[in-house]
Amino acid sequence: MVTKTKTYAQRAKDHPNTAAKQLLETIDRKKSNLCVSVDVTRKANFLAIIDLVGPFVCLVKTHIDIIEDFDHDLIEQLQVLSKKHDFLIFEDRKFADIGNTVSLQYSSGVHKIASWSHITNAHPVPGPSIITGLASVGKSLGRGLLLLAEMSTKGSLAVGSYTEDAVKMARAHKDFVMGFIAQQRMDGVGAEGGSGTEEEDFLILTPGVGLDVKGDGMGQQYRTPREVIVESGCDVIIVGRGVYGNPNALDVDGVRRQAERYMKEGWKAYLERIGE
Ligand code: S5P
Repeated sequence: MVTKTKTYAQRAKDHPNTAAKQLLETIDRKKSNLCVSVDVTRKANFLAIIDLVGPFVCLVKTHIDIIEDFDHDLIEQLQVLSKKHDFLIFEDRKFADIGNTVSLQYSSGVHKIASWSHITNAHPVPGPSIITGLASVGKSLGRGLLLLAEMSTKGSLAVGSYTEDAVKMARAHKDFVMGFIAQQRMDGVGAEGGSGTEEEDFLILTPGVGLDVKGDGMGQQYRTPREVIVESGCDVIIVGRGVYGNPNALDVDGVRRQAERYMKEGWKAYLERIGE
């Protein structure tokens, strides 16, 4: 059966990648394929938004390096919220350097990403050594890696043979690469003579999702949850500003309402996709 029409629960059952299995189980348990991206610069706002959206998400995506008053208490509180609301954490670090450098960036420095982030991501541009470099830190911790096979931005260079090569790289490292940041399913992409994807189940996490606007004036392009989940066969919708709005004038009820709205839209689209 093609992955696209399988349920999240069926896919979770035998998934060989620890982080993918955890994410699929969380999605199924919470009936949410929504990941909220919390791109704000103050610790208090960051934690407040996560506490508000927590009940509605399977995953919280962070850009930890934009937080101006970062400290280790923030990570402790983030982990408390992750347990309280039952979601996983995805640091959107977009690693892009040689294996040795990314292994240090992942394990060390101020943020020590590998110690708290279940999932992280990398640009395939340096070639397979970026995967082995990150895996040398994250694999034994049960972490998962997403490769950026495509991007949501206008004029992205991650297309065509670049995307195909990203998928081939992932296929060769299925123990650590759990899926892709992409705009569509990657089944069959880069495969010789047809799909050849019976035994692979990469998760597709998709940013550039919005219900009310089509762009942000800075290159971002938005599609609806239905376009992403039903038409393009992706697995998780990533929504940032569409949920939290203006972080400097946080509308508490508005954030909760939007998170619930996107969660419902994402789930409705999934049910349509699997034919329920
Ligand atoms: O192609 C991409 C990849 C990523 S990870 N396009 C993206 O927008 N992202 C991230 O998703 C981006 O860095 C941001 O954190 C989030 C989208 O935020 P929004 O406010 O536009 O929904």
